Amino acid sequence: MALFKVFGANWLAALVVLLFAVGTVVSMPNSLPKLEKVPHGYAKNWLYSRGGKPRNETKPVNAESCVAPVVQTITAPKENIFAGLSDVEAASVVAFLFDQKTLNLTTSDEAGSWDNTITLVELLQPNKTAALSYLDGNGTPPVRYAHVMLNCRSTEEPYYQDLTVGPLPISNGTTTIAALEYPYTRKTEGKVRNLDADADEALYADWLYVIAAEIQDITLDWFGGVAVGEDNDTLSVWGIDPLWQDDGIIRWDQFWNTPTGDFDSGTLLPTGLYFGSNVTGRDASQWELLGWYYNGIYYKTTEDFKAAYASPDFVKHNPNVDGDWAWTDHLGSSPEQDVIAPPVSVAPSGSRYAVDVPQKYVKWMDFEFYISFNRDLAMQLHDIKYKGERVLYELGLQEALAHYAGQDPTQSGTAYLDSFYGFGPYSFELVAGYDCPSHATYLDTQFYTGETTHTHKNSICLFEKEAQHAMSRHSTGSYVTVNKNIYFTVRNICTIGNYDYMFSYEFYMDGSMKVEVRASGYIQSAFFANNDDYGYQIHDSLSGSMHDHVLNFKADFDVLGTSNTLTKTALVPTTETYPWSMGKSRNTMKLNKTRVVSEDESKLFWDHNSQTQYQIVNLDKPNKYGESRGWRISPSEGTAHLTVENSSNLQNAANWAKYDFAVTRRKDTEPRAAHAYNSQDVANPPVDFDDFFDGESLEQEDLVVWFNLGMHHVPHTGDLPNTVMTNAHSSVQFSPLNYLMGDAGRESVNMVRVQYGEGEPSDVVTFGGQEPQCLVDMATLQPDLTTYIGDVVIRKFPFDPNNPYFETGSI
Ligand SMILES: *[C@@H]1O[C@H](CO)[C@@H](O)[C@H](O)[C@H]1NC(C)=O
Ligand SMILES: *[C@@H]1O[C@H](CO)[C@@H](O)[C@H](O)[C@H]1NC(C)=O
Ligand SMILES: *[C@@H]1O[C@H](CO)[C@@H](O)[C@H](O)[C@H]1NC(C)=O
Ligand SMILES: *[C@@H]1O[C@H](CO)[C@@H](O)[C@H](O)[C@H]1NC(C)=O
Ligand SMILES: *[C@@H]1O[C@H](CO)[C@@H](O)[C@H](O)[C@H]1NC(C)=O
Ligand SMILES: *[C@@H]1O[C@H](CO)[C@@H](O)[C@H](O)[C@H]1NC(C)=O
Ligand SMILES: *[C@@H]1O[C@H](CO)[C@@H](O)[C@H](O)[C@H]1NC(C)=O
Ligand SMILES: *[C@@H]1O[C@H](CO)[C@@H](O)[C@H](O)[C@H]1NC(C)=O
Ligand SMILES: [Cu+2]
Repeated sequence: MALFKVFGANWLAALVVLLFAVGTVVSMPNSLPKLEKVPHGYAKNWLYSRGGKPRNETKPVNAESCVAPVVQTITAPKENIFAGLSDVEAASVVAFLFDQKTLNLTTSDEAGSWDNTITLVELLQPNKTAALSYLDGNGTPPVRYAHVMLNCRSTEEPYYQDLTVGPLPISNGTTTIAALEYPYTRKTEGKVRNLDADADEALYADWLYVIAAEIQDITLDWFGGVAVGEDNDTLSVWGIDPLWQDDGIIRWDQFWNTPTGDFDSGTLLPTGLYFGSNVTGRDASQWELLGWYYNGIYYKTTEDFKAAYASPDFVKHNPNVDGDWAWTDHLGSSPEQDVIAPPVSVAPSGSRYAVDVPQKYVKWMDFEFYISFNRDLAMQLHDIKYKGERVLYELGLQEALAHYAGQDPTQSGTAYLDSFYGFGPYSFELVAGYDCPSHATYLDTQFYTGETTHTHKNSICLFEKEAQHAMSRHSTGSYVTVNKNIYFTVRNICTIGNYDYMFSYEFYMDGSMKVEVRASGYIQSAFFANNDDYGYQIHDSLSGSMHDHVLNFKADFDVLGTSNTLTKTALVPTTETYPWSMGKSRNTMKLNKTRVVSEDESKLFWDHNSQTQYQIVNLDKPNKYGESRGWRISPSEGTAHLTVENSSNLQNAANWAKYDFAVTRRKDTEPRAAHAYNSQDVANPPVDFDDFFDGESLEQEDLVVWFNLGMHHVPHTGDLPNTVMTNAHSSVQFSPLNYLMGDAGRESVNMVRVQYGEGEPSDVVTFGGQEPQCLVDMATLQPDLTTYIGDVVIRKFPFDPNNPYFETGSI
């Protein structure tokens, strides 16, 4: 344990050490006593001049340690009606479902691919009207319903079934089960076909391994391994998602080398050998091999391919082979000073925010909100208020797409819609001191799977941090003013297979908010041969397969009520003649202020040169100058929509990805831009986003902004072994527009004005903020990562709340 003294007799020495060791929260004391001065124009009770007060040079050295990072607690003003089902509620719904003999359910542990199972039991989010009457009035909490998903596979035509069970708590007589249909644009009684029902059994055992075994002499000779379903296989076979659906159900798979070390490098090890299969229907004996593909040549049969391989002119490239180039541990010589302990962040007074941990309610400065968590999308924010007024009823991820392209059928056929896998199951524990500062507050989250509830420990973090730039500043010949930029972040990270997405919601003292995504993890790569038009060659036989990431978010704005309008302020070049311009025309620019009046014109793109500004305002709530108060929405760090037009892979399954952002009238029947199983029926998906647009007026209506973050990812050598978050990022910002009468950042006392001394010691004017006066215990800043523990699981059927166990699932 190393204690650094921040203030005291030798404060200067400590300060120097701290600047290297800690890097934040130390304010520079003034060394010389000076006269107090109240500058012209300021009320005296606003400020005091620290410059005039002699600092006690011999502060006691036994100053107390800085406050440990224990969060302040608070009681949420209302119950968190978005949070999720309790363990008891989930268990009672599961028991109720198993009581319904007509559902013909088998427990997940015992189920094979021809049994019906429960895949989801979670809270059905309340309708907004019911929620608002509770949040804003004296109403009771909305009646609770469970959202249930069944995987009905005891049939030739397997399907997923969306159901509601409620009202809760379960009671004979009042609780009913009904098909859930209203939140989806497609009205098929909550049924979506399941294309992958046989994925875990027949697909591998009866199909892929059988084909792979037919050429095992070739793969052994060429790649040094086989894929036959034995534990000692050193090749794996996997391929496209979604499956092709326009002429039966078609898949393409590739042979991949498997990692030889402890690292998850499998997606970097393609061999370039592919085969296509027609897997229409559930009877593997009816499935058909469509052909083989290697190095630009298509072979219709296995015999054709074997014959070609045996011929002397067959061109054989080396496969990609695992090695330290693909492993993520430290590699290479470190730069000279790199081993010296780097700066870390300290919260000397503990948390300056308060959390109702059981209710997942958070209050930081003038912002407050509730957090929920679900299987499809993980963390969502609700009822975000600023200065006591709701700004957003709901803010959260809707879907994430990674659309690849390539000369080969697997890259060309890949367009992952990640909520199919679910973000919730993969929102793993955060690494304190790395993913979030060690002084952050960590919250647990829960999701349902296979008659259990899994708890991800410490999977959401909350923290305050000082930005690397000031909020505002100004210098003159006689003074300089600077405001600190202390901001608040709510973060989670989801690792969907090879890829890690970090979601951050940031809140700032000027009232602005930012939604940010950063990506890391292993790229899905392509075999290099013939792939120049789709990527760079990044290793011996590897191409960094090009792909678009597009992530859709819902922002349900309520600006001073639910009657809102989308306004557009375009900067336009113009030629004007003015009364004073002496009859000459002047080339200049001006504003064109208009409204987006209906859903016929609300599928939108950010303008070139950022020349058009969009904002959600309330036309009925002008400020005292007659300007409508509102929130501007702007891309902050680069965004992306899908480059592919009318994607063959996606058809209608991700129409939200076509635009930068779109605005619709909010409806209980359109709660989400996508459905987790849109990939199962891409031509006619359960939610087709384009069906939200039916020409309705958007003037003074309850509006939702559906905006996309994203990156056009063309991986290069710097993406090996993992993509770096400094490059792979995107964000959108919401900032108050004519909303307040000035910059709210000015309300913070964390600012200073230094009045030049002109040869004399300067006056340092401060405003009442506390100075950190404590000893930093560096040991508390080094989290004990041996406590990193993985998921805690509780059985729901039979309900066994007292015997939790540890188990972390992965794809
Ligand atoms: C300054 O420190 C000295 C020595 O610890 C103490 O006697 C004195 O009271 C302190 N003065 C003030 C103003 O705190
Ligand atoms: C119920 O499911 C089983 C498989 O778990 C299946 O064999 C049986 O035919 C199903 N019964 C009905 C009535 O669908
Ligand atoms: C929520 O709204 C939908 C669509 O209007 C409606 O069908 C449903 O019954 C509502 N749910 C409740 C619990 O009122
Ligand atoms: C509902 O009724 C069934 C059959 O009468 C009974 O077995 C079950 O325990 C009851 N459930 C509840 C929650 O009362
Ligand atoms: C893999 O294991 C099987 C038995 O399970 C054995 O027959 C085979 O020789 C092994 N293959 C290799 C490459 O070791
Ligand atoms: C796949 O099989 C189905 C069912 O036999 C058939 O309708 C479809 O045309 C086939 N597709 C291709 C590409 O062979
Ligand atoms: C102002 O914008 C509207 C709507 O985009 C457009 O129709 C109009 O032509 C623009 N006017 C000018 C002067 O640019
Ligand atoms: C999209 O592509 C499909 C298949 O090529 C075609 O049938 C359809 O008309 C296209 N749709 C649009 C809007 O271009
Ligand atoms: Cu990427």
